[in-house]
Amino acid sequence: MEAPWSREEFEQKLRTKGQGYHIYHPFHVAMYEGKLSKEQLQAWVLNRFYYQISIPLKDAAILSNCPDVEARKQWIVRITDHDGTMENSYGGIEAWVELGSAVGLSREDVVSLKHVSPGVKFAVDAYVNFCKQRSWQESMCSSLTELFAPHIHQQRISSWPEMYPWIDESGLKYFKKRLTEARRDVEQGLNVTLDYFSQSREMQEKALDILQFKLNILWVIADSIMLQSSEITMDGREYLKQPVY
Ligand code: AHQ
Repeated sequence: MEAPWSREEFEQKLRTKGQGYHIYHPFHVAMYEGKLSKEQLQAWVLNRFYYQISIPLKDAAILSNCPDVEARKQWIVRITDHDGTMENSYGGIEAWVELGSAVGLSREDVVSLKHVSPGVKFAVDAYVNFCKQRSWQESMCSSLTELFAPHIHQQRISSWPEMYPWIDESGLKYFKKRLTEARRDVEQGLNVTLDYFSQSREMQEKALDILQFKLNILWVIADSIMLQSSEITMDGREYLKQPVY
């Protein structure tokens, strides 16, 4: 097996995986180009809520596997970023409910999870289970899709007001919040990954595979939402819109 890549080369390999980021998924390209209908945007918000409420569970799973106090002290902020705190209950999850009302959905529609497609549920559960079962270093590595997240958040912030003028400005709060949080969060994930996986070339390749696993999760989430909210009819029969489970 060849010698490990240098730290800079390894980081570059991780960043190059961004070519498979869901910003290039046809559903997100259509969103950026203003081509989504109100129903399709609502479907995206309804399905993505399941991802948002699963993030704190995923991060708590990582903490439960992490004996390193310094690493935990840094990572734990991700949970309150989403959940809020007893003092201030406003967090990312609440901001996402606000996004829901900005696109014309009731709180009940969003929090009931009754519109979440089986594919989205399956992909998100796979991410949470990965972080329950794998080492904290491997799980932190899987969060590195956030290297590419500021770009997609910025895209929404800059394109929605023009493309979807019917969406209230308050709906952008979540993306603005994540712009700064993602940049801060990803520092820790990247440093842990560059340190831990640089033991060998084999470990570095494993880190790239873990990142690809998470890229696939985000891709399949977009696939499932696109299918659920599309007008595809199977030989003339209206595609079943509501998951039956
Ligand atoms: O809103 C997002 C978020 O809170 C997170 C946490 C992070 C993780 O720990 O895996 N990933 C992530 C992401 C969020 N939003 C996605 C989007 O497109 O809005 C991007 C996603 C990510 O890139 O992993």
